[in-house]
Amino acid sequence: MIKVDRVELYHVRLPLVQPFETSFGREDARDTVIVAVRGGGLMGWGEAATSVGPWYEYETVETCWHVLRDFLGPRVAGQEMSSPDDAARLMAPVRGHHLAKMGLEAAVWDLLGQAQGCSIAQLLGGTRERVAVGVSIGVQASVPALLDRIEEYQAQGYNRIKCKIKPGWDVDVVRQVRERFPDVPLMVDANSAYTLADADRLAALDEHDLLMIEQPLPYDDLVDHAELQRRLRTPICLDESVPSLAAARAAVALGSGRIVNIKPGRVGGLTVARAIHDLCRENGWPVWCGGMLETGIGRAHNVALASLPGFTLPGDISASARYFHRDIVEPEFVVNDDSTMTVPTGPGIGVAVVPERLAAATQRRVTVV
Ligand code: OSB
Ligand code: MG
Repeated sequence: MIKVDRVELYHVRLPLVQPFETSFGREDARDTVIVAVRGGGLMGWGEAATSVGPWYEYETVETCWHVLRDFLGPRVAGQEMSSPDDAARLMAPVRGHHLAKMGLEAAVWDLLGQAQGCSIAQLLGGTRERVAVGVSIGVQASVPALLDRIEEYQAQGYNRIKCKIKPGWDVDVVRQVRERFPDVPLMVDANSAYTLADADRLAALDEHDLLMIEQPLPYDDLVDHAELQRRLRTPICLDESVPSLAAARAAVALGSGRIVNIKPGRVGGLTVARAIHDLCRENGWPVWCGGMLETGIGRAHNVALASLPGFTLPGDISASARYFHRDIVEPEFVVNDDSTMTVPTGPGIGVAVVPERLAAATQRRVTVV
């Protein structure tokens, strides 16, 4: 049992080493909301891995700030916690706002882990010491630039490669990547850039032996994804279309794909993320852990989640240096030569937030009592 004395929010901005471009836009820096909870003389950390604009989903830095400061923070501050489920239960009356909820729930996981001397992976029931990882590569200025980038990442240890696609940057690009790298475990992510009318174009990807096509169709659609899956040999992986356990259940029932990318932020916390993992496992759907260009704080939670047994495919979990000049945690996350990342074993998130680095990146700060 530990009482949360107060909740603190930090709006943090970290420039990206390279701009990240998807079908919905381009980012040169990461703006995210870091959540700290103090209690029992300890401090727990979480991240609401949001963005400036509502393009990946509807939340933004401003909505996360508002909802955490005015609704979620006050529900948790002053409360006794015996398990992270307590935080999830206290926040449940707030509808949606999953990234914001993840930020606070994750901070409580860290706090309780530290208090109990357990890593988050241990608290979750993780079974792996290392998790398989890959790299997600944004839309590039040209195909030669993409091929060079893939080569650079391979040299850094990444095995599985994910390329963002959009209309005009798809079949022809994938064909050229395949020609140059015939054996690379390759997948694509469309971030909802297509409709069912593009089914033939997407079916042209079948011959390139992709691991999966991630989120080809609109973010709220499961019926069309099921229809598209019937027309494709390549497995569809759902990202945006699975914001909850109920949506995961519907996706399995409808056959809207064969794989789920589980991001704890998108689904509203590690507790729900684990429940979706369990559901998928019972139904024979492999899962993997997605990413939102998190700082080391969010990354630590993702790596812990990916240590659960159903995470059988490589995650979008890359080294700190793939994103930032300097991460805000120590030690920074690194990728091993065999395209894995080592799961931290220390209490809580298992890495230390460096106060000066956090301060240097902080745009504003507020305390919720
Ligand atoms: O769709 O998976 C996505 C990043 C931001 C928002 C959405 C997505 C992504 C990524 C990057 O693909 C994954 C990562 O390396 O963190
Ligand atoms: Mg995605």
